Amino acid sequence: MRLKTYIVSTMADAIPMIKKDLGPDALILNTKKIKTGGFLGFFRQEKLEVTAAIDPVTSTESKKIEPTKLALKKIEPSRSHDHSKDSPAELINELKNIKQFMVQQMKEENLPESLRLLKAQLTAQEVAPEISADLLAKLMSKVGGDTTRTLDSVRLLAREELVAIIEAHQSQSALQDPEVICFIGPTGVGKTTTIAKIAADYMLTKDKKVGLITADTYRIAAVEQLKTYGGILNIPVKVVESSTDLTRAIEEFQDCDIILMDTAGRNYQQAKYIEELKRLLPTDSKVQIHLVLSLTSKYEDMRKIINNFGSISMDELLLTKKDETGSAGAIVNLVCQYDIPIRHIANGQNVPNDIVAFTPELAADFIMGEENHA
Ligand SMILES: Nc1nc2c(ncn2[C@@H]2O[C@H](COP(=O)(O)OP(=O)(O)OP(=O)(O)O)[C@@H](O)[C@H]2O)c(=O)[nH]1
Ligand SMILES: [Mg+2]
Repeated sequence: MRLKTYIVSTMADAIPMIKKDLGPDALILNTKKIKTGGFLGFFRQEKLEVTAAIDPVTSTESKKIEPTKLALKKIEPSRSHDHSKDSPAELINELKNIKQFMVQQMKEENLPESLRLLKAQLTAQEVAPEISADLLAKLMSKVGGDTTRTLDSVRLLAREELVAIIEAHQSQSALQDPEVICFIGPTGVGKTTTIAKIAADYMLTKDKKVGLITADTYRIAAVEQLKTYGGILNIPVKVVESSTDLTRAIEEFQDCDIILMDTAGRNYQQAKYIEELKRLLPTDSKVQIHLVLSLTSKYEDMRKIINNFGSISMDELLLTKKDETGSAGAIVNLVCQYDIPIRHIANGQNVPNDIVAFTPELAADFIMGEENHA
């Protein structure tokens, strides 16, 4: 990475110099007011110190790598122990340095007021520091020292940039139309309720024939809970206790367009429950695994669970209880840090209505929404 610092009177003076020296892909990392010149402390002039950078590797190639991508490395849980896929160690080190530098440069005192407020909001929303730094760096390069911009216009720009970051990082794996979806997740996150919502959607909106299976024979009322929803929707429910039962149940539901399977909530921070799940599931590619996580949990705990699944590859994440929390950072963090698509966000207890389709705009609105002003 090439770094260059300029001492200028205004931001407008710096831009052409940066473009000339570092090219159009340069990124402004920091602007800081400084005092220069003078005599015995008198007649000192206020100037602007602007630090810009360019990654020569990416800038010489026609393919531009967004700063976002430099700052963040996608984690693919199923291959998390396979270092053979990694880029050379040097490049990884360089990326770490850039990331560290960006986070450091986004210190309070270096930011204009509007971006300081925005940073506080991103922190309150629990957006990961790297993503927040990345967004702020992008805004710095657009807004810089322009003090005429209103807070609202900066917020609008921030929303746009956030949508772009989410779009750029969103998993490119196409959402498949599955035959069997097995919903797994920690205790009480809303698996059974969400299955009822999705079953209703397949049946009522998409006009599909649905079958329900539950492997949750652990909790006493669990089977009854799914059967109640099955009864209301007039959808058959089968109970399974082993992988043989499950294979049979799937066969018996041959005439269904889609089979939704419930499982017992487990503490998947413990490997033994993951092993138990592995024993139950057929290694059949037509069975998709959707991990249900509640947005009321800590992001670190969500990460632990996803990482623990290591060898079981997850087809989708489904996030619940958005209505119970004011912080939506985890949604953006998950999109940016894992290569797993998110299709739905559940936002209430009502079946079938309280579920919405995930979009980058929706996620950005959760973070930037009017109700979330710092
Ligand atoms: N506020 C809110 N509550 C929800 C949401 N989804 C589910 N719930 C509630 O969370 C509680 C647990 O829901 P369940 O569907 O039984 O959760 P589960 O993951 O199946 O639980 P276990 O099978 O015991 O692991 C119930 O009171 C649901 O009404 C949601 O999106 N928002
Ligand atoms: Mg349940």
